[in-house]
Amino acid sequence: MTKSKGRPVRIAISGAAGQISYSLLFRLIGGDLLGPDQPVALQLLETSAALPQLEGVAMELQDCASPLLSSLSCHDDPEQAFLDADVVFLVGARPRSAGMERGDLLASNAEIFSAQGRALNRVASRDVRVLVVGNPVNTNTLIALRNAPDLSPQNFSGMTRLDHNRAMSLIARQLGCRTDEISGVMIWGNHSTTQFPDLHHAHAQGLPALDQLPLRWYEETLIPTVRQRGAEIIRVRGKSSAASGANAALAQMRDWIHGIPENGWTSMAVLSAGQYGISPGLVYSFPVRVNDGHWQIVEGLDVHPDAEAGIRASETELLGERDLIRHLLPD
Ligand code: NAX
Repeated sequence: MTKSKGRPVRIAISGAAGQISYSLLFRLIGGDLLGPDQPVALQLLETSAALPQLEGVAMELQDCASPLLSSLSCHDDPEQAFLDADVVFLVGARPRSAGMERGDLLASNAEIFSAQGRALNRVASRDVRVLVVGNPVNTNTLIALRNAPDLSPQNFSGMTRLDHNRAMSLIARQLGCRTDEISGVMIWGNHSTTQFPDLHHAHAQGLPALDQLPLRWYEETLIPTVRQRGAEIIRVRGKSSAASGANAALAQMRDWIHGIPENGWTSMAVLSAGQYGISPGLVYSFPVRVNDGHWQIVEGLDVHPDAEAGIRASETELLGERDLIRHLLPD
């Protein structure tokens, strides 16, 4: 993505009338992604049925009088919304409804994300960054990138940054330190309850985190809390995570564009080429560095024997998801 003073960066957001977007959009026009001098052109996508609500959101965006908002357009056609887009947040997805089987959920989202993948392939900027937020994230990312053969898998990542942030926050609270004093946390696998939050390489205040944290707390509190946090938020708040999801989306995209400080890593769901024995062609969350604007899976880390089973279980779940929508993946 070329950033130049004056030329607005085109940002497309699907599901733009939804609750995550309601937290994301106002931060985008406040400069939280690209800084206080970079104008943005917002290209908002919704279903036809939600266009009236989207108009209301657009009115509120205009009422912010942000000098960074260079233009704003609302669409129900992905080809119009993604035209020349530099940055794309695929937030919109079909939620699970009562009685819906997991296979039906996967299939209905597969249709959305294959159509959006084809649209990106046709009209987006060739160095677009597409961050998939809508669930089921890993498989939706796989479908989108497989339907965009003229783009590179480098153009896509799925969001596991919220899981990563949840683990960071738990450690910080347990140790009484700041999150920026923690490094080396990683989330392996699927953005689901099979994900594996791995602290075996984590450090806090310069010391190995697991030398400071009871193993029992890690295994019996941190891992299940991170895995079940989404459901717990729904139970307590009555609605799913929204502002924290938008915050994580901004953080993952910001790191992808600007890089990660001090040669650290973060977690992103990206296409496996067989790293750590994960089946090539799956979208899987790995520890990731950013090099010159490109994500790069951190290779060569020792996988602790206690992590191995969790890493494999999440791979097995993702292979099962892929089997359920295989007929929708182009060759
Ligand atoms: P909402 O239901 O508030 O908003 C979703 C919006 O998407 C709706 O306005 C809907 O009309 C729109 N939409 C549906 N199909 C569309 C399509 N084909 N094209 C364009 N727009 C479409 O959900 P929200 O709370 O904003 O969550 C959005 C997605 O993020 C959900 O799939 C949710 O499960 C997922 N999440 C992912 C997280 C992650 O860590 N990766 C965490 C937060 C969140 O749970």
